[in-house]
This record gives sequence, C-alpha cells and structure tokens, in this order.
Amino acid sequence: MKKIATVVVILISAVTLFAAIYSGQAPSRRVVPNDPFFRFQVSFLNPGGQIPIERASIKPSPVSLDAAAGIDPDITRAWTISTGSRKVVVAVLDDGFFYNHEDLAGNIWTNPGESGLDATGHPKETNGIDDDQNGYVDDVMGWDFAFDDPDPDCYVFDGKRRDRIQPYWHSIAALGIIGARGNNGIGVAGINWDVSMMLLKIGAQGIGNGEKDTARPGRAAKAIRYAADNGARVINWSGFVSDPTPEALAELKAALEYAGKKNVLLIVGAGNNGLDIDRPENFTYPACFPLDNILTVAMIDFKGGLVRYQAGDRWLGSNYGLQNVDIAALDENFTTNLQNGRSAYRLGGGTSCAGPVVAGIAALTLSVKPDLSAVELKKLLMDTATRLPSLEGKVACGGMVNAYKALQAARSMR
Ligand SMILES: [Ca+2]
Ligand SMILES: [Ca+2]
Ligand SMILES: [Ca+2]
Repeated sequence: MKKIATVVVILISAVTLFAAIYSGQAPSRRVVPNDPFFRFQVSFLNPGGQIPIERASIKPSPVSLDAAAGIDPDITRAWTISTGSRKVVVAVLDDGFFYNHEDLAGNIWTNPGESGLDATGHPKETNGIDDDQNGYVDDVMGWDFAFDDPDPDCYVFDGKRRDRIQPYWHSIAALGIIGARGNNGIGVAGINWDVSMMLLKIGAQGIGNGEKDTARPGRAAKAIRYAADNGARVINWSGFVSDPTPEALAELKAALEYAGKKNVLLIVGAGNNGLDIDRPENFTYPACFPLDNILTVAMIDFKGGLVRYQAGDRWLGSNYGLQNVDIAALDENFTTNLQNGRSAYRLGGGTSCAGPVVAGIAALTLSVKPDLSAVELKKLLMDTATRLPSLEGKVACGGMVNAYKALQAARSMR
C-alpha cells in the first residue's frame, strides 16, 4: 500500500484529484488531466446522456453523442495507479507519421544506440553509421520500411520524390490514443502520459501506384522483427494485408511467432466490414492467425453495443468472431490529427481507433508490471474486461477493455 500512497501524493501535486461517490460503491478517486481538449475525450470518461462535443479543433462542428454512463475503459481511475512510463516501448505500424506534432513529439521512442555523439563527436543519428549494429543505419526513432530509410515520415510519393505532407489521420490518431503527452496543458491526453512510441512505416500513399501492394506483408514482417529486436513489448497495427499469397502469409506469421518468443504482444483491429471473421471466407490477417500473442479488438459504441451502421444498401460495422476476436473497445476517440500541415485534433473512429485503446492500456499495464509475458498480458486484459451483453458470443472474453481493473490486477501481482 505504501507505493500506492506515494503515487497518489505525486499526482495530487500535478493534477486535479477529486473523489467521486457512486451509490452502493466506496468513494473512488479519478485523475483528470489539464489538457484543454480532455473534455471531448468521452472515450476515456463517459458521463452518459446527450454529450455535446466537437468533431475537430480546427473548423469546429458540434456533434451530440448519445451515451450510457460507465461505457468507458475507466482510464481516469487507472491513472491513480499509473500514468505510464518512458521505459515501456510500443511499436506502431502504419503508413507514415507526423512525429513533430506538438502533443506527440515528447513521447517518440529514441533508440539509445543511435543517439548522442560518436567517437568523432558527430551525432549518431545522422552520421551514416549503424552505431548499434542492428542492421539499420541511423534508426533513431524507428524505420521507414516503405522507402528503406531512417525517416518514417508522412509524405506522399509521386513516383519520383516525396514533397508533400500527407494529411493522413490514421497513424496520427493511433499515436495520440496510445501516447499523446498527458497533463502538459496542450491538446489531449494519451492513455499513457509518458511512453516511448517506436515508428515503423510499412506503406505510403503512392506505393504500387494503385496496383495491389504485394510487398506490404513482407515489409510488415520486417517491421515486426525490428520491433521485437529493439525493445518493443507491444505492437499496434491498425491494419491488415489484402489478398496475400500463401508465401507472404507464412513470412508474416513467422515474424509474429518470432515476436511471441520475445514476449511481444500484437494488438490489431478486427476490421470494419461487419463480418463474422471466424468464417473462413472472411478470414483477415494478421487478425485471424491462431497465435497467442495476438489480441484482436472489436469496436463498441457509447451505449455498449457492437458498432453497426448502414452504408448504402450494406450493413457495415465491427467485425466479430468468438474464435478470432478477443476483446472490444470504444472506437470514437477525440485525439491528435494533422490539418493544413499543422498540429490539430479531431474525432477518429473504426477498429483502427479501438485497437490503439487496447494497445495503450496494454502499455499502461506494463508500466505497473513490466515482467508480464505477452501471453499473461493478453490474458490479464481479457480477464479484467467489463462484460457486456452485446458482446456475448461475439468476442472471446465477452467484454470491453477496463484499464482500472487491468492495472489493479497487475499491481496485485507485484
Ligand atoms: Ca542502427
Ligand atoms: Ca548512426
Ligand atoms: Ca496533451
């Protein structure tokens, strides 16, 4: 209990701390950060009812969410236990990153072997030497597996050069949900106020020029091996490979098995097609590999239902499957974005945003108990999930991720 008291005292000096009393429950504490847009982060703290929020920080457009109180991952109570650690490394696989974002830059991973000065006084990150001999030259924040260079930036490719910033919300949202700097008076709070996010770029707009991107599984496999070899414990990949060859699938699966041996847990979104991905005709990868170091995430709405919506004459929504989908999380997250080349914030959704919620909570759990194995971490997250009737028979644990319960469980194992 001593450790808890210390954490709480430190937090009191840093943030607003107040007691909330629920009927029939003991008073419980919540930590609310000072980030100005935290008030729109209903996916972290859902008061229920009709909730007015904005869709974006630039050109605000109000939207009203119809919510049921308590449908959230209880992150504000989890923060009484931990707000994260720079020691926990989360690798993010995506198609290019805006790492200079005002609310992300402080939580980007720095490769210790490629930072500081070399023997001749030159910065290791730009000296053209593979200082840590990991096979990658000047890989200070990760790697660009699309262009095979050390800069995992978010530029479009016109066939010859990279010259225009890509307004690509997907990767920026994933980073912000997992680890936007918290309680810094800027923007939003990530699930981890402090964390190290390794940037692994596996594709870019323009690659393949509209043809099938057959090299994507190979790039992803390399990125997964890189993450496992360079200290990541969690990988977030809000994506899938389309129409892979059997050889490409085997290569990808082997990389994930390798990562599993190094205790790396892959968090992946279940996909947004509204399909039962236990049916072989709907299999999607990496979500459907039968590996115990993969955690596949469905998306739920603010009333606790599996997301389902009509698009034209088709029904879309969260993919599901008792075998291949493990847990659920809220998908609509107000988080970091890039707009007109500048740091911005907006509402993002889809299983691409539900996945990072679980990845963020996995990292937060490791900040409390770093020596959990990948399998133990997956089991802990599933065992502590909040059961919801809508998820029975749809996802393996029948529940939505619960950060507070996960961190309590991790703490009790210390
Ligand atoms: Ca290197
Ligand atoms: Ca170097
Ligand atoms: Ca912030």
